[in-house]
Amino acid sequence: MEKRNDTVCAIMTPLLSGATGAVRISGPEAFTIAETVFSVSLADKPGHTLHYGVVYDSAGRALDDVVASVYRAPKSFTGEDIVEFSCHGSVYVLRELVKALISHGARQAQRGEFSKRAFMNGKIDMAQAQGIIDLIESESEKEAWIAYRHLSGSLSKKIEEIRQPLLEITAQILAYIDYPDDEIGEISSETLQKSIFSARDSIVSLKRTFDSGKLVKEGLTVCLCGKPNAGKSMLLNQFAGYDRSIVTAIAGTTRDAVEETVEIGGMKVRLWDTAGLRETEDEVEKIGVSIAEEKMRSAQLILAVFDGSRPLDEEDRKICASLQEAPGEKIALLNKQDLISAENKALFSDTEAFLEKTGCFSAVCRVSAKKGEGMELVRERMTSLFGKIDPDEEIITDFRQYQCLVRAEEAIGHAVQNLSLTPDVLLADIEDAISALGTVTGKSVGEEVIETIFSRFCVGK
Ligand SMILES: Nc1nc2c(ncn2[C@@H]2O[C@H](COP(=O)(O)OP(=O)(O)OP(=O)(O)O)[C@@H](O)[C@H]2O)c(=O)[nH]1
Ligand SMILES: [Mg+2]
Repeated sequence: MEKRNDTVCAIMTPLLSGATGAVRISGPEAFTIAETVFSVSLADKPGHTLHYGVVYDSAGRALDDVVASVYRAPKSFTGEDIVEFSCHGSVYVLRELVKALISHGARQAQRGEFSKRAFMNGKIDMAQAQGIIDLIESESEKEAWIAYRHLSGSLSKKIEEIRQPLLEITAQILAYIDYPDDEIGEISSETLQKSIFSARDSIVSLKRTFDSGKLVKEGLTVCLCGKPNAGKSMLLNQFAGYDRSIVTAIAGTTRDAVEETVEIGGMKVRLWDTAGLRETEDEVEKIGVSIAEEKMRSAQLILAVFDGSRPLDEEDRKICASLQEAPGEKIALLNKQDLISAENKALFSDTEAFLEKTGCFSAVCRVSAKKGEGMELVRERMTSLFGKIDPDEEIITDFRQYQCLVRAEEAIGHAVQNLSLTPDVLLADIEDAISALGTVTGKSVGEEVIETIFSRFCVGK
């Protein structure tokens, strides 16, 4: 069972062979326990120093040559004494070292326990802790940057900028209520109005950033759809940079939906290659087509692929009509441009005009999946549709933070409605807003919420 003040240890790095791997021990007995498995005495070593030596397993046999990093409380990640052993990256060595530390009195750390200790000891707040997990899980430039800003405290600062003026007016109202005869004076209704409106605007605009934050975190969902043989799978492979999907000249090759995550314009993009859309009696293909239709309905962006080396036919036109019902943005890709000779080009001059006239597509791009031509333009179009997220702006990416802001908005909304009443009536609403804002940074959250958040972390973080 977890005790606040015991000493915990865990492997910090992935359980894979690699050049190095690390084990961390944190708590009041960190140095004493670490010394029992290490050839160098640590008791007299200052914080932020490195020591080369040998670590031993629980039977006292030499296990590995390592470098131990020493951090002294409170100047460490957890705020406690910490020793980190950088070993050779053998899963066996790392496990044996943890076993040895446990045999000398340390406890196996639970998921996120080091970060939870950092939070409990006031080294980081909740928004920063969520930034850490988001950074660990990040898969794109924008995701990593936003997470890094959260972990370095920029979201917490923004929340404080909204909270502080509300705290000040609360103090002023309370002082006036408690000491009406003193010189404090009642807060003017203009000051009160200005502060409340300004807090509401800031809360609403921060809350609105959740749409962008969610997109950055979850990734843009993109469906490649079109007739069989149009070149959807080859296009997926171009985006992926390797042969992810099977490509053949046989119409109806792709049956199931094939997913690949790529990065475009700094954004995570989840691409779906789907079965070619056509009427079919084949049981398996029928299921594939209905999965494709389902993906088309749920995607945020559809890349509609046409064989651009032939004039569009009736089936292509039907697909265009059915696309009108799909809610996502659409871009048309006229594929197989490499097959069009200079003399032939004129034959297809009306294709682009037809697609543009449907009003369905925000762009029509000529590409060759085979040669990789035109792909950059498609990436640019996708970025201009979805990638206009300024990661230097404060953006929330987490549903819990969003819910805190919804509660803060509700409370401040009540205060706006009650503005005509006396300031003391507004107090409860303002205090609710302050408390809801505080839950973003963990100023007023219960043990259960803390447990839930830190259980998302990996062991060793
Ligand atoms: N010349 C040329 N051939 C292409 C191009 N793109 C695809 N192809 C060829 O077209 C055929 C079909 O390609 P796929 O990518 O399998 O087509 P698909 O749309 O996934 O087809 P289904 O899975 O059957 O729906 C293959 O023979 C590819 O080599 C292209 O840009 N140029
Ligand atoms: Mg295919």
